[in-house]
Amino acid sequence: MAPRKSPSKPASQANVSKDELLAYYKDMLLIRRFEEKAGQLYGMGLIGGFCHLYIGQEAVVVGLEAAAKEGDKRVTSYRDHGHMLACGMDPNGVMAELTGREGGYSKGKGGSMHMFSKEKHFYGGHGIVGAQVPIGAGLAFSDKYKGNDNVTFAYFGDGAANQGQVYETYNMAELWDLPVIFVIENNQYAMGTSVARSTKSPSLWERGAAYGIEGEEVDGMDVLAVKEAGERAVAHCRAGKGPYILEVKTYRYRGHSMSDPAKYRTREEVQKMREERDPIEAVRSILLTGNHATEDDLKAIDKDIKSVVNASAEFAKESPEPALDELWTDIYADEIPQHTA
Ligand SMILES: Cc1ncc(C[n+]2csc(CCOP(=O)(O)OP(=O)(O)O)c2C)c(N)n1
Ligand SMILES: [Mg+2]
Repeated sequence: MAPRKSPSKPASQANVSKDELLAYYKDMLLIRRFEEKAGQLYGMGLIGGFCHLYIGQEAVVVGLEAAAKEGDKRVTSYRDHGHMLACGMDPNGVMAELTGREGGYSKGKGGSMHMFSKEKHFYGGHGIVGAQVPIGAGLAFSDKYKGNDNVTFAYFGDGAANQGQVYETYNMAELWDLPVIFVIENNQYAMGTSVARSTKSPSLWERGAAYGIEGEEVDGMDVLAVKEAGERAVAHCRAGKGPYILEVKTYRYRGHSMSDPAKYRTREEVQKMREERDPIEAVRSILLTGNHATEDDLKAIDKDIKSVVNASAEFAKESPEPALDELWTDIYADEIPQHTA
């Protein structure tokens, strides 16, 4: 089938209910406040190692989770806190993992980049750029093999999109009609390298055409546009038509990780995005102008979210460090999966 040629249209607000708008607002705000708190704890020395914040990109995961259903899977890179919160993982468990404590999702042994949840079908958290892309195709293969209609969201960055393993995966995914949505989170930078400096063809999704994979470009600062594009992608995969590519144009406000000299872009560039394109402000404005919520309602939501985030930070500080004998666990599988088909 021929790949789509046009970028996705701006989302229409007409069919979106007040409850949906409020849910997207809350989900994005939870990620923003959680990441701000993680940044503070890092500054206080309570989080060690790498820590990559998702601030600015919230509409991507919240929009796509709105298009997902129970049993769908997700896998992503090291910039993973937002993905975990958006799929319903517990903020306490995520924050405690950041501080390396027993109550964390990997019992304090994985840290920011290595968390998993079988229950929520979240398969990491991967520190090696691009490594999650073939894993995502493997997850989709398992659903196809079992004959269900679940899909996998395989998220990766614009930098990862130049890796060879991505294109090997495209080829096999299309060849086998795997139900995988390749989500390119194009936040314009790979560490300090802009897309313009690293990439000859500016359109990353169109590369799928070489493999016969359909796709589209999406405004990643507009949660409604992301959700609509996500619904098209999901419908395509569930119908057995194989993989789909979403190139979601987004922007990260903070540095690549907590140590970033920030010399590769101007403050004005970041400020302009924050002021003119912020995804949370956009939904806030729809809620207020459509009389779906008052300023006081939104203040109350912020207060509730801050208390959830503060509680997660308390939990993360109070949870003990893992016991020394934990060094010897979670190395090999305790059970060997049996072939059941
Ligand atoms: C195979 C590999 N090469 C290099 C690195 C170092 N590295 C970590 S993040 C990164 C940039 C990736 O950028 P992008 O894919 O755009 O994702 P973003 O950080 O913007 O979310 C690089 C080069 C790595 N972790 N793994
Ligand atoms: Mg990037």
